[in-house]
Formats: sequence, structure tokens, C-alpha cells
Amino acid sequence: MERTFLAIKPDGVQRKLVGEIIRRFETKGFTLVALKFMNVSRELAQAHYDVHRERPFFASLIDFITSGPVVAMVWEGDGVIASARKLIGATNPLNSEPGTIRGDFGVNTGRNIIHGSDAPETAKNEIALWFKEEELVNWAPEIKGWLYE
Ligand code: DAT
Ligand code: MG
Repeated sequence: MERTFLAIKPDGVQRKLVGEIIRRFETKGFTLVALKFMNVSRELAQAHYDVHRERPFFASLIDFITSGPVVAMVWEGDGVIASARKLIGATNPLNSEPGTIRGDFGVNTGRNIIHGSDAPETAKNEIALWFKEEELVNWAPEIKGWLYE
């Protein structure tokens, strides 16, 4: 089954949105595989956002991501990568649909609350970057038969 990497950014943590955000992925029907509350080193932040290294916002993005603790998570389920991106909403919260996390809780691209992997390859790389293999918990929720036919 598919897995994705999600991280509640420092603004989401400071604004006490952790429970609300986790609730959305749980009630949708996805399964939590790993979770840790942590400070992010500049090294990790730069590796995570390496594709944006040449962009003008890179330095402020790294400053922001390392400015306070984040909640790093792995979630599992059929189609979870694309579905999580839908639940998260567009990069600029002003363009995110109401009902999405960014659409409901944000107003600024540089404070858009949560990260989600954008494709299978990035999900695989980001999970490996943020988590050790033994931190990923393999389990099958008892309700699985009520979520999948
Ligand atoms: P997403 O987080 O939706 O995958 P992205 O990968 O294009 O978006 O960019 C990563 C993060 O960088 C994004 O969540 C916020 C920041 N960012 C992107 N574009 C920006 C911009 N034009 N100005 C400021 N920050 C930006
Ligand atoms: Mg991205």
C-alpha cells in the first residue's frame, strides 16, 4: 500500500493545529505509520527542500522550517499521496479551496502549515530522509474491512 510523508510546519505547531490536522487524515481513512515531534536541523531542511535551492525564497524557507518544532509523519493508504495533497490544498493558501487544511487555516504561502510529498518518488525519498526503517510501524488497523472492499 502507498505511503506519503507529511510534516506539520512550525506555524501549524505554534497555532495548535496538530490535533485538527491529524484528525483529518485519520477520519479520512488513512493509517498512521510513523510520527515524531522534532526540531529540524538546517542540514535536514536543506536536503528536504533541495529542489528549491536556487529559488529566491529558499533562505527564508529554511529559516522558517528550522524556527520551531515540526510534527513529521508517515501515512499509508490507497492513493494517499495524491489524496493528502488534495486534503492539504494549493501551495498558496489564498488559492486553496475551503475545506482543505491550507484553505481553512492559512493566508500566506510562506506560512502554509503543512508539507506533503508530491509524487511516489519524492514520497519514498522524503520518508527515507526523515525516518529510519525501524521507526516505521507496520500494522493493520482492525477497521480495514470497513474502509476497503
Ligand atoms: P508545496 O509545499 O505545495 O509542495 P512547493 O514544493 O512549490 O509547494 O514549495 C515548497 C514550499 O516553499 C511551500 O510550501 C512554501 C514555499 N514557497 C513556495 N513557493 C513560494 C513563493 N513563491 N514564495 C515564498 N515561499 C514559497
Ligand atoms: Mg513541494
